[in-house]
Amino acid sequence: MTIDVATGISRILKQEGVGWVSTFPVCRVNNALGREGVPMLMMRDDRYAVAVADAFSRITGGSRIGVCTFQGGVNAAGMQYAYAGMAQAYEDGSPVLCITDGVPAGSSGNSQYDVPSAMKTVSKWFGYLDRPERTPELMRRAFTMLRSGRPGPVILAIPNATATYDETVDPYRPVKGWKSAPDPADVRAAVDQLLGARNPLIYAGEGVIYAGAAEDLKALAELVNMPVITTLKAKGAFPENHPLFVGVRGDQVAHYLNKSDLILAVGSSLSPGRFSHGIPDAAKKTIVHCNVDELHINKMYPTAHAVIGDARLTLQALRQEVSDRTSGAGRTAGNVAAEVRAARDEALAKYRQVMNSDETPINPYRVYGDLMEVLDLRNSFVTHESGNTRDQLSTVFDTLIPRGFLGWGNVSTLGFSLAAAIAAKKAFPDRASVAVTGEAGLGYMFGNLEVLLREKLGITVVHISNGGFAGYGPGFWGPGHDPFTHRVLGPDEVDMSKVIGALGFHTERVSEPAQVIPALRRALDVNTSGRPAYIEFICCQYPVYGQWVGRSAE
Ligand SMILES: Cc1ncc(C[n+]2csc(CCOP(=O)(O)OP(=O)(O)O)c2C)c(N)n1
Ligand SMILES: [Mg+2]
Repeated sequence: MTIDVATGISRILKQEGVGWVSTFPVCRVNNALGREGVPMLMMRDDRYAVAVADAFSRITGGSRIGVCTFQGGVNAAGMQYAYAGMAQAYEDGSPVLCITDGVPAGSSGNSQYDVPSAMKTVSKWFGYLDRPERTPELMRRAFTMLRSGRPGPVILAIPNATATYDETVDPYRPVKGWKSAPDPADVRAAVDQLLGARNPLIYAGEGVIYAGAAEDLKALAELVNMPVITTLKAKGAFPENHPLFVGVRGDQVAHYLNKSDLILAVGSSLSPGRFSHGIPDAAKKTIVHCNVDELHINKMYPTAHAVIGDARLTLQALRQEVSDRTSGAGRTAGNVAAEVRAARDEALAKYRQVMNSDETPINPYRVYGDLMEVLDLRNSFVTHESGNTRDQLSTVFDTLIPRGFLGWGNVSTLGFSLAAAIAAKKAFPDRASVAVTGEAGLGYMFGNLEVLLREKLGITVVHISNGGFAGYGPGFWGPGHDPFTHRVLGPDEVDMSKVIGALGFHTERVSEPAQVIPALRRALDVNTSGRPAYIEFICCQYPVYGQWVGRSAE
């Protein structure tokens, strides 16, 4: 049967199990999506259209692919705005499918902005559908890229959505996605090192989550009796109430990174960035680097042993090898768990104290502590914003299940938390979904708050209202780094709960510590009937949190 390209894409998306598509108009595929019964989640700007789909892929660990559409072609206004979302997805390696209009044949070079060049800088693969009959072929390639290897965004540009082809010539079959197992010799070499090390440490990255390998990570850690740290993006890949869990950041993590003589990195690029650790004194440590491909091997640090393959298959192979060599006994090495616990307790003591603080304005840690108390940590989702909420939550928030918390941002683009909370609600409708933000993140969200009401998405926005941009380091204020660009209208000048309440949200403004828990409970309660909530907590400026470790030894 002859169909047009837009219809073909819509049908293929359904075959691939895509349940909905996020969008901001206009994109020439959208009307076909509507006709073919693919629901569209219409955001209020193109960056959010990308970000919601991106977050959906992250939260489902790539098992369900987020798809978005936005305007491109010769009038690429939407794409120019969406670029921020794609850059963020590319930076963080998220397998999101972006569909846009391509520049039609005969119109290239017309506008200043060069679509293919721009798109190639932010994608794992950029496809240009130059002939209608290539629709199945390019969609196959897109889903192959999305479901295999190192995750990253895929962009498909459609220059002529109304061109037709015969659907029966090359019938589409869904793409399974493929994994690779590591070379057994590399596994043996890695285990030689592992069993010979005195103070080995597991450094787990987000690849563990994409590989669905959290259980395998736990099994290996227990067998080799090794402490575990996770990256910000992998927070939750290892249960944070486990006796071998060290942390994401802070003094105890620094202690173990410094002390280790061997780092077993799994599913992490090991890139020392703004929101990740360096490996201190790396030349004196043995780095065993398990990664899905070679991109990150021998990057920044010399890799002693690479084990290339899917994180799950790698962890299973390492475990089998250790088990074979030790007759199933694993590695016994002192009382690692008790030491980890002591280091954690010592480093977290000052935060645990302020989690119970009765001071006013409210200490932000009091809000986080109470949030942990109110939520069922096995059936909820929390995410941070750029700024203090990222740094503070990733220091203390106990994450018990993979993606119970989404840490994000090799660079962290303000406003993403709302997109993440929306995506979490779409992925797990029965879970509570909470975005914790400061003033700056809230500013980015405003236009998109209407979506929550229209779509009846019962999520809660927690605003740590501290009257200014805190951001990094000691804060923007006072002796901080950006005192001239710190202050915005604060709680004394504007009542955000009234502003957002007028939209139709359940809102509250809380200035008493004792009211934090009741207010959170009320918010989560209204969420269950599909009504969004916004709670403004009047907080003090408290830029205290666990640090990242630098590259030189302490
Ligand atoms: C899109 C974008 N632009 C700029 C920044 C830099 N930045 C990081 S945090 C921050 C201010 C955060 O202030 P606020 O939201 O009030 O959070 P607080 O740290 O006070 O909790 C800025 C401007 C960013 N992360 N993302
Ligand atoms: Mg602030």
